[in-house]
Amino acid sequence: MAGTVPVVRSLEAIYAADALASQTSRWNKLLAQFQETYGRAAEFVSRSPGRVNIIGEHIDYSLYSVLPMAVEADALLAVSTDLAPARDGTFKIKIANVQASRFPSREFDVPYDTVDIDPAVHEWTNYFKAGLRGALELLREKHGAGFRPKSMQILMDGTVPAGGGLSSSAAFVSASALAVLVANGEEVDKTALAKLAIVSERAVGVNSGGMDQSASVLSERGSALFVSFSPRLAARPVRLPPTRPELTFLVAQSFVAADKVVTAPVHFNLRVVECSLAAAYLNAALNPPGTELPADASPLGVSLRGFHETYFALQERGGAARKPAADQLAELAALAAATLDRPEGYTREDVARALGVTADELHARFTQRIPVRAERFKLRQRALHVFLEAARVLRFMALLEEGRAQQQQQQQEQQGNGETTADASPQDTSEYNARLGALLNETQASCRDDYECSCPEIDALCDLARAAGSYGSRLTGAGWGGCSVHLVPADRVEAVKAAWEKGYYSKLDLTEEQKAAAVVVSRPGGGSAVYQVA
Ligand code: NG1
Ligand code: MG
Repeated sequence: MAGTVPVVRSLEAIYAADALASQTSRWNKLLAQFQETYGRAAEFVSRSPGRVNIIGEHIDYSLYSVLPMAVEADALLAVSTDLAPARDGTFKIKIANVQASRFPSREFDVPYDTVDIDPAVHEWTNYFKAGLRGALELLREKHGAGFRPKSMQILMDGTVPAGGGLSSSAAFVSASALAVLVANGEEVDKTALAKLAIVSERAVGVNSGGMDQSASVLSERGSALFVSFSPRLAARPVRLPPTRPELTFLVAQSFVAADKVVTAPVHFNLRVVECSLAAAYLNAALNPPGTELPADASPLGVSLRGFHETYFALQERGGAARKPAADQLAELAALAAATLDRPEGYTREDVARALGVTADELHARFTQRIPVRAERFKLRQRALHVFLEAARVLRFMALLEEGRAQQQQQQQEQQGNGETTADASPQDTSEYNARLGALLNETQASCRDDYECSCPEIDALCDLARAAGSYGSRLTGAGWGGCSVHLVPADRVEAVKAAWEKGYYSKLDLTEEQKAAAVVVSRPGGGSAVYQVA
């Protein structure tokens, strides 16, 4: 992976051949509207895509590896720059959106040294400001506190549906940070951009893990992306093996808008807190007294992964043999089930007692920075989901390996038989496809029952799809609405779409635009790029 964000001069470098015509007209419109809005030409366009997650849900902020892929839908920021200061000590940002009625134009005089973001005010430009803040921090680190950022004129065009589970937010924040860095003359390192976008997005009020920004920045066209967060951020492209019937990922909107920023205290951020509380609880219960968990890159600095590593490191120090990761996760799930034996959940007092701290100390460590609303924390269910989901990601990766090995073996046999690769068609892999799909179905069950992040509408879309031939169906992204992803044989795509239309979409009152965007066949797209206009 790694390297710098590619600077390109043609759209062929960004999109698949059959998308070029529609993308070219979209880009031409954007550049023309830029000229109209600002009376000058855009200098460059920064681009970052949305993503779907194939497997590994709600485990990135516990620092377990995940397998997302970038989609073709993206955020584009057309930009021109100048050095004119707005007033002393500030630079000017003018930002507009091609959907002007939904996302009104704004102007800010930004002080050189601070970017104010109010996460309590729901405002589309917060995502730009989040990227701006992160980029300026990096620029100041590099060039010193006296750094003078350039003023920017920006026109945005986003095709990732907002609140739709495809991570429009990460696309926007990543494209924004990239735009600011390029505007100020930087060559942008991909890993640095991904890291910066991860931390930046938290300023908007959701204490996310790093999956979305990593997928948005680091993906390569044609491949999914295996992203690890421990011991440090690392990603590698992963190709799916050829199968028969051929597999497609169908992405279906539920049209239940999940606004994570608004619901964070009872949904997303509550889960983040519950996972860190579970880590601290398990540490207190299972590790020797006085054991401190290592501070890590998770939102609260204490994660289930941190507990995991500490627990086995202590076992090994005591003479135990090193166990494979899958066995470790199975053992942790059994330990969590035995230790966290209260399915009804734990009160603040329960947890404080187990940790040997006061309720105030517990608050200072866990809920002061991330406010949540809950009487009880369901530590058992959350920990079980995380350990078992992390294990499913490993099983999915092992299946992909197995598929590639089988493919190689088949090719060798066919060559041995004197067949040319042209007549080589893969054998029927239905049974293999079903094993891949079963893992997605297990994820959905776990998200619904243990993590409680599904909703009846997503459950319904999954049931309809499976009955019509999907191998595996589940929510993708944070859940509580948003998007679902389905592993469907190519010859069942139409049947699955028809089942959704009859059993779900026809019952909603959808606009033509919504209908057109309801279901897409998702192909792995490329990550962030900079398009040089002149
Ligand atoms: P969405 O809601 O799809 O953007 C969120 C988090 C991810 C990850 C998933 C659940 C943000 C920006 N992203 O994704 O990091 O935790 O939920 O797997 O909040
Ligand atoms: Mg998001």
